Amino acid sequence: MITLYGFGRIFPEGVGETKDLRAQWALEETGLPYRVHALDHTAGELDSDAYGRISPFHQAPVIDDDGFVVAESAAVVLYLAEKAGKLIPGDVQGRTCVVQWCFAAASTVEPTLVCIDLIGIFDSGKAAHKLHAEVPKLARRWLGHLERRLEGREWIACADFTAADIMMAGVLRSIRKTDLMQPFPRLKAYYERCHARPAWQRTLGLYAERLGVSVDDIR
Ligand SMILES: N[C@@H](CCC(=O)N[C@@H](CS)C(=O)NCC(=O)O)C(=O)O
Repeated sequence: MITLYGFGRIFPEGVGETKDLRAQWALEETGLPYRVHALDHTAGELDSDAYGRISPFHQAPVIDDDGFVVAESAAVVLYLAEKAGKLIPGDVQGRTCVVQWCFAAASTVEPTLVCIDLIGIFDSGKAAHKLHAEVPKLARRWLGHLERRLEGREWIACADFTAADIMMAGVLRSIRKTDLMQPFPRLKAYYERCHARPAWQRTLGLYAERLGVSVDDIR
């Protein structure tokens, strides 16, 4: 039986806005049987060590399918679709098309929409100065949890290097010239491990050649 970790009690401004809605929507569409574990956010349930063991960033939604745990709403929705054999075509091209648009939602459209939320919360009236502090604080929160994830592991998702490492290292590259990774030695080492791969070195060289720049200028 699938357990959906969604919100039971939450601060009033969050009501109706939370991403457990996406997971539950997919459960309802697929007809898979499930129960809900209603989290008490107001009592700090998401911050507990126990919850941190199933939720890499101490967030909801998470599902637990008889011991197989999935976090991140896009991954949850895709898993449920794959499991039910609904909401996703059976052929590899059709499935990739669905994956593409899940990523488009989660990594292209959503971050900017979240920024609009942050501006609304922190960039008004007396709190205007807070925006500049809050955004890096949020970044440090994610990086800290990545640091935790990397304890005792070489790669982010599996024992071997996978597509997830290309994505994660690719995303981290955008902060390589800042000091944001400095407090996180495992993350820094991971970042360097990813970029030490011969395929990355080749990629960088080919890219530099294509763009007519020196590799050292873009490293
Ligand atoms: N990228 C995650 C984001 C999940 C997320 O933002 N969850 C929020 C509720 S919508 C949460 O758990 N907030 C509580 C917190 O961050 O402490 C996903 O898509 O699942």
